[in-house]
Amino acid sequence: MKRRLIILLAVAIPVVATLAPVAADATSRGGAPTCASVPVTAPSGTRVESVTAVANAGGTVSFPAPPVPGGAPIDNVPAWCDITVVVTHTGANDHVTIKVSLPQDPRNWSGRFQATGGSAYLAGDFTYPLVAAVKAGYVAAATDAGIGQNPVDVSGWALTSTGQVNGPLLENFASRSLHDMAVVGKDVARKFYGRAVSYAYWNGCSTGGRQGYQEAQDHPDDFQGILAKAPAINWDRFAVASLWSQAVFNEEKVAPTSCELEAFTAGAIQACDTLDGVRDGVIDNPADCRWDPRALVGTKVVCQGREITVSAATADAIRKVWAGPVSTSGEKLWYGPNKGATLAPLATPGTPFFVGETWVRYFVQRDPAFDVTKLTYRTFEQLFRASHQKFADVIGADDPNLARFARAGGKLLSWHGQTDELVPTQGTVDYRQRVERAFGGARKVDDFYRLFLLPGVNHCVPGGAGPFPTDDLGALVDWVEKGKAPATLHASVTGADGKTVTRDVCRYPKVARYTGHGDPASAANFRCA
Ligand SMILES: [Ca+2]
Repeated sequence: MKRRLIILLAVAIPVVATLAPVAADATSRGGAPTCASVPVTAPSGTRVESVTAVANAGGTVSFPAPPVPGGAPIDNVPAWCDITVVVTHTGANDHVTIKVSLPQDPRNWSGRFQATGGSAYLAGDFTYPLVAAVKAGYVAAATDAGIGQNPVDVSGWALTSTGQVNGPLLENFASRSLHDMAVVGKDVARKFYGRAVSYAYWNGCSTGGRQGYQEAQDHPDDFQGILAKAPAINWDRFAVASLWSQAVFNEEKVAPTSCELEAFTAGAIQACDTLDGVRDGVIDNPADCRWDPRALVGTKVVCQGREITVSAATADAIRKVWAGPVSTSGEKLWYGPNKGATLAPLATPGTPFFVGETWVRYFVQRDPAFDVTKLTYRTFEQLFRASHQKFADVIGADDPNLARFARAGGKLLSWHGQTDELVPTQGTVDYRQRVERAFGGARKVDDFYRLFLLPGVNHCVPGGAGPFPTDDLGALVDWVEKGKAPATLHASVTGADGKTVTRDVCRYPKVARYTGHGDPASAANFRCA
C-alpha cells in the first residue's frame, strides 16, 4: 500500500496547451485523431479549468528505480495521447486533475474505458496503471481528486487553516472525484475518436477497491464492470481497527519482537495447513483454524542472537490481535487479520499502520501530533466510535443496497487475499453477507456481485505463498461482454523452488477441495465445494 511516488519517464512531447476548448473534435482532420485538446463537457457541479494534451511515443516505458510492485518497465506500448483535464467544484475552491490516456491509433483501441484507482491516500496513480491499460487496448483514466499525488502524507490538504477537516477535499477523495472521472474519461474518449466508449470498467485495489465499491453504490450507471480488489471498504472502522494492537500491547504490558510475531504466524500455519487436505504452507480457509497462540507459551525464539521465551501475556495479546478489537464491555467492534497473514504490519509495538495513524490524527482527532501509540482500551473505543459516527457515510463505502447497480446490469468482481496483512479479509466478507441479507440470499447476489477469497494471497500484489490471479480483469470482461459469470478465478504462483502451483479459486462461499488424487500443485485436481 505504501508506494514510492513514481514518475513516468516516458518521452513526452507537449503538443498543445490551451485553456479554451477547441471548436471541433480532434478527429476532424481526415478521421485520424490528433493528440490535441478536446472540448470537454463539465460534469455536473463542476467547471472545466483547463484541457491539455501530450503525445507519447510508446515503446518501452520505464519507471524510476527501485521498482515498486507492478512498477517494472512495460514494453511494446503503442503511441498514446495523454489528455489532462482540470475541473473545479462550485464553491469548493479545488483543482481536480483527471488524466486520460488514449491509444493514438484507433486500431489500438478496443472501444473499452478503464478508470483506475489509487492506494492509501492516493486517489489515483498517473503513471503505471494508465500505461498498462493503454497497452491492453483501453482508454485509461486516473484522478488526483484535487489532493495531489502523495499516498502517505495528507498534511497538505486534510485540514483547513482553522483546523477543521477539509470537507470538500475529503469528499473528493472518498467519492466525488470518481464520478467526475467516469464522466470526463468517457467524454474525452468519444470526442477523441469520434465514437462512444462501448464498455466502461473500474479497476483498483485497496483504496482503489474501496473506490470501486463506492461507485457501485453511488453511481451504478458509471461502469458496466467493476474489479475491486482487497477493498479498503469500511474505511472508518478498519482504519481505526488497524491500531488495536497498540492498545492491546499497552494494556497487556507486552512488546512482542518481530521474531515472536513470525513464530505465531508460523505456528498457525504449521497447525492449520493440512485442514484443507494439502500441506503447502497455505491455510486455504483461515476461518477453520482454531489454533490457540497460547500453545507457544514457554517455547524459545531466537531473535538477533537473543533467546526469548514466549510468555503467556504475549500469547494472550496475539490472541486478542487475531480476534480483532472489542469494546471495554466485550462487544465485537471489528475484525483482526487472518491467521497466516504476516503480523508485523498491523501488530508492531510502537509502529502503527500509517493509514490508521494518519486517519486518526488528521480526520478523527484533527490533531497531527496525536500519539496513537499511547492508546488504551478505553481511548481506542472512543476513537473507533467517533470515526464510525462521523465518517461512515463519508468514506465507509459499505452501503449494502446495490439494487440500482443490479438493475443497471452492472457486474462487481471482487477478491480479497486470505493473508492480507493490511486490510482484514473478514471486513469484505462482512459486507458481502450484508448484501446477501439485503437481497434475500446469495444466489440473487451472485447475479451481479461475486467475491473470491484467495488462499495465501497478500495485500494487492503477488508475493504470498498462494496462487495470484492471472487475469482477473479478463474474467470480468467475459462476464460483462459475453455473459460468462466466473465460477472460479484462475490463479498461479511460482515458488522459490521454481515449481508453479495453479488453482482455480472458487467463488465465495465455496472453497477448493483437493480430490485426493494427482498433483496438488495442479488446479485440475481440485473441486469447488
Ligand atoms: Ca494447505
